[in-house]
Amino acid sequence: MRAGLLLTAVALALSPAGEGRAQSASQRTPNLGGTWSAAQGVVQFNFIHRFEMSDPPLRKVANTPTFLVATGITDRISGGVVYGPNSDLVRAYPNEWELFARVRPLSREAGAPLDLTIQGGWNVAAESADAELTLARGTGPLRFLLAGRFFHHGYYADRARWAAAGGAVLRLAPWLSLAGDYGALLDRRASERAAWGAGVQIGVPYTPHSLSLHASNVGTNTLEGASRGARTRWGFEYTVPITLSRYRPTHTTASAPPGEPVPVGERDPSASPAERADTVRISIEGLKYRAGRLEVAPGTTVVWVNEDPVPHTVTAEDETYDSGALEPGASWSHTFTEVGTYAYHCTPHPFMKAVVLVVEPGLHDGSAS
Ligand code: CU1
Repeated sequence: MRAGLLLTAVALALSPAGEGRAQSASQRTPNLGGTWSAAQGVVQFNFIHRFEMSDPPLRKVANTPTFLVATGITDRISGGVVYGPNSDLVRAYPNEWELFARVRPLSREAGAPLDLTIQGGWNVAAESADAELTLARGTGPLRFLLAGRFFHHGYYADRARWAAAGGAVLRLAPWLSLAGDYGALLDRRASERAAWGAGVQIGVPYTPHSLSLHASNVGTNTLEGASRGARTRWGFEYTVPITLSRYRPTHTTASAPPGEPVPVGERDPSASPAERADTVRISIEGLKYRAGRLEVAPGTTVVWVNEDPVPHTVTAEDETYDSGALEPGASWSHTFTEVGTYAYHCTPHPFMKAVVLVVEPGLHDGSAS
């Protein structure tokens, strides 16, 4: 049983990584976080600070933060912890912790008609097993999110509670969205309010970070916290993906210290001699393809490796090939079989341009120009 689970986990871990996922705040709403999942090898650190002012004459400003740290165990499974040190979820228990695992069985980037995410976890303050199922689908500039939640011992009360939430994101620009959500406990008592959030969601240009500026009546943004409203608070969320492979020395960084020019079309020294002849690697660094003009023989595989902290693409000018979003640390390869000139660019950074020239071996001198 355990060996089976381990094998499944290993198989999933070895399956090819997907493209960019909905981890940016610009793809979700202030209180519906369920659709995102951390990429494998990436530690996701998201923090929310929500402020409110007490009544006069004191007018004391209080902050209700929520910190989330998670990582991708495989491409489809992530796990992490949420911590709210000023929680009002359970009386006299201000340090609220939620441990969770999240699975993404369906995703649109893998060809499914919608994104489906299932989260299971444990809320330490409520001593409750909590779960959430989230569906999301985009159509044009709109993305709709729906969530159903279950708490077996919700709010430290001896009964199971159910909640539902929905939200929408309207994309105004690739990096700018408006978002709103509404959620409520299904058997809400007179003393329990519905939860809402409304905000401006921003993908911070030239960084992998995102920012949400919002108002919400939710305190701690755990599943239980986001299902019951309280006082209106104003605040922000900032999301930071930390790509661990950037800090791991590899042959690429070892042979080319940051800042020094990388030999154009550098051969991969870790490849076998047979592979080396047919594989050329181009790193993407400092918003540049490090081989602006690369000459190869037909049958050569070119591997692009994104060494930047921001996502890039390798997109053919004639649209015959497209890598999709290459997250920091990700690589993508394409084999050029036919003689020709293959110009390409980066979709988010159109000023990034380069070309691969495929020439007959007789004319090919083995080096790039
Ligand atoms: Cu780019």
